[in-house]
Amino acid sequence: MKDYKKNFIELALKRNVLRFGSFTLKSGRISPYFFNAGLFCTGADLAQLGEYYADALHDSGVDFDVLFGPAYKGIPIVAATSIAYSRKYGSEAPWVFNRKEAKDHGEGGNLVGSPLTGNIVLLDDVITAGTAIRESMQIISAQKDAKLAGVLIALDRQEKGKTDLSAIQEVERDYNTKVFSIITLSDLITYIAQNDNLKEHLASVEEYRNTYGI
Ligand code: OMP
Repeated sequence: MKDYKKNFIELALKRNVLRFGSFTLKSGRISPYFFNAGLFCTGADLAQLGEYYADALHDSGVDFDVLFGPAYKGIPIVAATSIAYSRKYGSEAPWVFNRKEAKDHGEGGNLVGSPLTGNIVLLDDVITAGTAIRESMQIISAQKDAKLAGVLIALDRQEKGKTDLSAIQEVERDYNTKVFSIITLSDLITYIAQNDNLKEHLASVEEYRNTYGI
């Protein structure tokens, strides 16, 4: 496993972003683990998180013009990634996010930051069944000069969507794009299996994967 993936898992565990227990997901599935990106809530954590996204973005090889972070959780993610990417990989990495409510005074509109044009990479936290990400896709498809170049998330839970495909494969098919992630559930399982103090969670996570995984 690449260093940035391992370091990301370790930070997520340390900050309780990644927890084990029993959690009801948006999809209604009961999961033995949960990932709450909102708990990367210090400047130091966000700086680290931005580096992991930047590394994964660089690794993906996707050619992009603008990074888009959908409100709300995508906003700190896109800011942190843009800073880290420009420092580490020497590109300007322009960023933009949307407001959930359109503004009717001042500069108006519902986008803040760079114009949403050219090849866009959408940044988000987690994909489970793929519902949340589809809402964000519509913002890009509504812009006539924007083309979705890829999607980058922190955790790919590798779960079934509405068909036999994974939720991510359905998104890739429906939007003709590629979805990349810092880590997948498989990376997490590999990590759990190699760490004695996490091994107690291995059976429940594997059982969940056997039920809902792809
Ligand atoms: P889908 O819309 O089913 O893809 O679920 C993605 C959303 O679920 C995320 O944007 C989160 O709001 C939430 N979520 C997490 O944040 N972490 C998880 O580990 C699982 C979920 C979830 O409810 O599936």
